[in-house]
Amino acid sequence: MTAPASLTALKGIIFDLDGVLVDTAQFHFRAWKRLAGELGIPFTAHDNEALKGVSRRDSLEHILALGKVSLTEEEKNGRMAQKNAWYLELVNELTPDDMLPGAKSLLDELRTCGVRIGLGSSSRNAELILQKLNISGYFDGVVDGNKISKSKPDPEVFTLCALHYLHTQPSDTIVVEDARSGVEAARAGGFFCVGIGHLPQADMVIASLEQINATLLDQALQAYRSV
Ligand code: B16
Ligand code: MG
Repeated sequence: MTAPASLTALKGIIFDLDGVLVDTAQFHFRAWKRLAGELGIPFTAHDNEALKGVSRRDSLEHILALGKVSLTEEEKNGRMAQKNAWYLELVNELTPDDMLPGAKSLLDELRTCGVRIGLGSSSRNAELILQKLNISGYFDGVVDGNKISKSKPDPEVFTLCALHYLHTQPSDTIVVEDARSGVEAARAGGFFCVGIGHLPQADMVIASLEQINATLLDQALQAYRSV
């Protein structure tokens, strides 16, 4: 067995969930599209991009604004509950095999290297998804939509996770995100942000977690902090 990499700068890492560790973004899209259809609002994959990382309520408000539809508070609550029920039907089918490529091996390596691992998700279903993937035990801290008062792009989800759960500082902690709102949140909190996909605002952009490992992340953080 090879010895774990010795890291100098990286003490903590916070993963977003949907779109980073597992592709539940497609489930959100299917459920929102079904809801939008019932309301007579056209809703495309392009429209859905704006909802990534955004809370359930803000997502509904966004769709209603697209269709110029007004609902009462009670109707909004009913629609959100309906969307979540459809979403959970899809989530219930998740298995550990549904983790995105490279996610499991990266978690294993980071844990072996002693990096503290957090989850920073806007989702209120995050704990359930971690259980379905059988990865709850990897996390020193889970901050999800139930624990925050301000959703991304506010940095609360990441600062709470680092300071309160990981006991690390933004300067020695990396955030991994797949959404523009999440990258903005990470950078506003002073974190080095790795973006997955087309996210030019991120400090480092990758196509997949398969492209990174603990040593690469440590070196990228060192280089960024020494400028
Ligand atoms: P829920 P993340 C976010 O999760 C999703 O990207 C976003 O599409 C969703 O609306 C939000 O969670 C709330 O999810 O309805 O399950 O509470 O990317 O921040 O992990
Ligand atoms: Mg995401």
